[in-house]
Amino acid sequence: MVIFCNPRIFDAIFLLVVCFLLDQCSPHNHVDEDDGFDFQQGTKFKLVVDEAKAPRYLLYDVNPGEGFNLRRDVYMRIAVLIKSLNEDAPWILVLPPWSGIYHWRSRDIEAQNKIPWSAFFDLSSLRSFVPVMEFEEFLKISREPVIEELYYLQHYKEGWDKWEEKMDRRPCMHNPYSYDSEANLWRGWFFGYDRAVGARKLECLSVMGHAGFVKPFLLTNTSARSVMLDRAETLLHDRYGDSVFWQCRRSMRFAKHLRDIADNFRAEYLDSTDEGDKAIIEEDWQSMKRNHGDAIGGPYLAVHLRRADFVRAREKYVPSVKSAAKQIKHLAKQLNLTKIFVATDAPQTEYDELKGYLTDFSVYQFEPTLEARAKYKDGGVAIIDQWICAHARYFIGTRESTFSFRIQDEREILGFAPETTFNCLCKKKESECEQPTRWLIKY
Ligand SMILES: Nc1nc2c(ncn2[C@@H]2O[C@H](COP(=O)(O)OP(=O)(O)O)[C@@H](O)[C@H]2O)c(=O)[nH]1
Ligand SMILES: [Mg+2]
Repeated sequence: MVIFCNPRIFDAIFLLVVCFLLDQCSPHNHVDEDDGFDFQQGTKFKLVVDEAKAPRYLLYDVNPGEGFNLRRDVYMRIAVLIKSLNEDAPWILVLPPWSGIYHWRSRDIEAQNKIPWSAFFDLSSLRSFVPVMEFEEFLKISREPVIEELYYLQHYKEGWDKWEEKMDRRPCMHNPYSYDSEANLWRGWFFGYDRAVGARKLECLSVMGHAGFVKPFLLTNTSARSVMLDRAETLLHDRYGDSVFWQCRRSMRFAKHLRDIADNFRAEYLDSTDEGDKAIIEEDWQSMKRNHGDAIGGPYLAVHLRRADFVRAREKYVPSVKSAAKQIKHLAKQLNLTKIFVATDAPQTEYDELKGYLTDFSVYQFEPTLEARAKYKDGGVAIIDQWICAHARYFIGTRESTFSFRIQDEREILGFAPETTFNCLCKKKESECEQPTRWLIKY
């Protein structure tokens, strides 16, 4: 039997339509000879007689300069929006492929493009929070590689003196898209897919508000099947740190193949196992609830030493390598730990310098072979580093680094005592410096 769900036709002629298994209703006409439909099976298929209930698709992208971990944060804002939308109508979040990430510069640049989320995250875990699909899947079920409506979010040109939630259609202050009059489509970056994808309609929206603020707009001001919000980082978290935020965060499990590599490294070099660390992972994040202090972690100190662009961009906070080494040494002695794991984006010379100051300790770094780096990509290696840091007896990160923040969340999920987690290096050893806000887990 043929599945047939086209909003345009049905909007016009108002017919009752049978759409079964919401996933199977495409954003456009979709005919699939293999989709056997059997009313006798009753419970297997959901009978929906209202065409308006066919799922809609929300896509988003983030400011091109943003790195991996801020992007993870924007995912959470949009995923919470999707959760809320689904209270009224079925919406599916289309995951933006990883392309052109500023920090991912391994030699084979092409290999760092169009990376699906499944390379880094456990999709079935994400799906137990909200419905998500890969962009490639979205393209497969779309009749043509077209996003119906694209909204480019921007601030207000005139700025603001009183913060209030508002949103207005405004002329674009900056528009990275261009109109292709031959195809009648807007062309742009589209996650590195470039001209292989287009948008039917483009508008700029000046917005000041939380992600949830655009919900009424999506539900009532547009009936497009697929809607994309570009510059989605413009939208704020609905409620940073509440239990829904944490549900979303808990569902963002790293892909199993990456966790396995990190776990093997922990066992081989750091005497760290889930059992010994009291950090057993439950299959389903929803049933994993820990108290602070349940986890003790492996017998090592983990440091996230953010260097590269931070050295200049965060000059006020980022210590010299020598000063960082002093602080690490002091801490390791105090904690009576002889093993130090270093996650860093520092060039080899800086890492060697650091090691030179820490000769009394065993210093480890996860150093993938060229083959492994090609296979797991720069993003996968970053995740492996984060997962190892998340299991240490004590963690110290870099101030204002979202890479460090995501390690802190991970440790909250595992059940570490907050004092072993919310720590950052200071500019100078002697100076008192502000320590990270303790965003404690809420269930
Ligand atoms: N493997 C690895 N990569 C890192 C490390 N620190 C930074 N990076 C890379 O640099 C990027 C930093 O960008 P981002 O994730 O936005 O974090 P932030 O800039 O520190 O807030 C990461 O995504 C990694 O690609 C590290 O300790 N290990
Ligand atoms: Mg960044």
